[in-house]
Amino acid sequence: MFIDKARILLKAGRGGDGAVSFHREKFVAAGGPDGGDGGDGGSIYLVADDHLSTLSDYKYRRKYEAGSGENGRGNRCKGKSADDLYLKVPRGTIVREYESGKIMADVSGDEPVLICKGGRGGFGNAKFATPTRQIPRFAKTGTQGESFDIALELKLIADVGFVGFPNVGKSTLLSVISNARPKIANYHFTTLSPNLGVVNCGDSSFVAADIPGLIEGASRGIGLGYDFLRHIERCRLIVHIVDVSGSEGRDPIADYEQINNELSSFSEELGSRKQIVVGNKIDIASDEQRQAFAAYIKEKDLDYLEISAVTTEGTRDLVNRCAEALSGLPPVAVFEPDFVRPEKGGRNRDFEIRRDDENKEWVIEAPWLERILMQSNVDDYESLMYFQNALADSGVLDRLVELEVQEGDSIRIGDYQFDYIT
Ligand SMILES: Nc1nc2c(ncn2[C@@H]2O[C@H](COP(=O)(O)OP(=O)(O)OP(=O)(O)O)[C@@H](O)[C@H]2O)c(=O)[nH]1
Ligand SMILES: [Mg+2]
Repeated sequence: MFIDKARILLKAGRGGDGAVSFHREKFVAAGGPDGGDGGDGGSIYLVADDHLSTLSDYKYRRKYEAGSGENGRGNRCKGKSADDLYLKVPRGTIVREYESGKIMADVSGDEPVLICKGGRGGFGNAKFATPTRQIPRFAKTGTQGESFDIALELKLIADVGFVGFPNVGKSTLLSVISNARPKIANYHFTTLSPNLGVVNCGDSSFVAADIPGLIEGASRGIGLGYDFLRHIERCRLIVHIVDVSGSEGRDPIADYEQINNELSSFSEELGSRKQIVVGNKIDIASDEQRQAFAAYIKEKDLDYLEISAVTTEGTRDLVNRCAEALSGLPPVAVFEPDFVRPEKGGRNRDFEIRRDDENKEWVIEAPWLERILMQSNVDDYESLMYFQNALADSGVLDRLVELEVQEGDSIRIGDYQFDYIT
């Protein structure tokens, strides 16, 4: 089955904790701190794979997790970092954060795209030794990896998109000009999912996409329509195929106008995309039929070509005409990310201080500071000094003084409460 949408949960690995350890050796009385750092948690990347054409793998397995970093050990042994996880998706997969619908990435290039960053390993106590702090009894815990609920949506990458009513010969045309071998048959909706083909033209080549037939109301979801219009959304050029022979009893002019209406209803921009109109099945069309459609086209001043996909008459000309048009068109559109990652602790050191008169305390609001406090061992003097330094460096203490904090005042940071003592 062709699946072009999926929702998955990604969780990067946690960083390993730093170790608290002291060098022990026979006859060496007090060795220095030698706790190693924790390893980094695994990150999760998405990578485009041209052998994949659907997102079906992600319909059945929904949760992906990268491994955590190992904890550090004594003797300055760094914990092992976890492997990154690379998930393969079809080229042209758009990644959105599920809740906000914001775009995190467009996986259409060759580079793997980072979606969830693994947590960083914490420093072991060896890193905290300074000339004045010789016995650090604390280390840092690893940080959490990022985790996102994401929606994947495939929007094919093709230069040229074929559109037209069912049975007009879209798949037949793709099969004669490209390496693709789509199913062809004399009934409607033979094509149930998009087919991509590489079309060679001289030294260059382009990618063409054949999508299921469109009918009136396609843009409102009638027929197979709407879901597949999405797949021509980023085609640079549209080849609009009509059956000039009217072999199914329909009028090619009415067909042409109806399909254009559907394109415009789907999006105005798609309706005004550059088109080459192709009159197919000239091998069975009468001269009057061909002339009638050609006259309509002339009046509208459209880019038009007659072909027979079955006999291949005119198909080379069409390929050349497409290549020529493409050379003057902008490249395939890439969706720019607009998702803003939640701030990680450490970088943004903003804080707010307010006076809570009811509880007679100063409240410091700074999530990053809470994290440092959580990682500190409050019963350990050295550890507490480390926290105090962070407090001083960030300007929190200066601000408290400005606000005329008094000796012995109560200060609250998250769940922690302590007294202000100079
Ligand atoms: N006589 C003639 N028949 C054609 C020509 N092109 C396609 N056909 C026939 O038209 C029928 C439909 O062709 P397809 O290529 O499957 O049409 P399609 O537009 O892909 O149809 P859907 O996938 O159902 O939308 C087949 O029986 C083809 O052999 C042509 O140029 N001349
Ligand atoms: Mg088809």
